[in-house]
Amino acid sequence: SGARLLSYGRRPNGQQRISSSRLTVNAVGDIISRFERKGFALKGLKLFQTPQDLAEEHYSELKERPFFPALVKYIVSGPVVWEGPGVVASARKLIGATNPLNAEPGTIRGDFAIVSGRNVVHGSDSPANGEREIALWFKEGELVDWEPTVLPWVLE
Ligand code: DAT
Ligand code: MG
Repeated sequence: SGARLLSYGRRPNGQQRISSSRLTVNAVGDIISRFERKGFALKGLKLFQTPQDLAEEHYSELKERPFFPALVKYIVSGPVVWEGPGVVASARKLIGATNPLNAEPGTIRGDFAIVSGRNVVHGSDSPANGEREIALWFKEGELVDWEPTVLPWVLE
């Protein structure tokens, strides 16, 4: 299975957060590096065996879909949270199309995946869903309150 990016929400200062997970592809560093070099701030990261009920809750919107049981089995690893302006839309561009066949080269799914059922990362699809997902995957105190020292060189 892979790693799935979680999501975000709208932060008080206009920033958003995105979270991701599905880390069991042999490219964890590569994938995390893409978000870091873009300029997003890593606010949360943990590795653990995902309980089935958490996976089911995370993808509850998809429970009627035929691939749901396989999808729930596939997300087994760790969530990641990224913060930055527009991170939701931006991260989905970095991630690429759901079906890796349609994902452009240069995107994560375009470079690391072949089929939808093993498309390596998740990205929340809205700030509100990002916050919902972060609350599912992280407990109080598990996100790190910090700002990269390069932030003034990344954001005006
Ligand atoms: P995304 O992850 O791009 O937001 P989604 O929310 O529609 O896509 O679906 C969640 C995941 O479910 C997706 O990343 C992989 C899996 N999935 C979606 N459509 C699929 C399909 N037709 N066959 C197999 N897996 C699918
Ligand atoms: Mg989705």
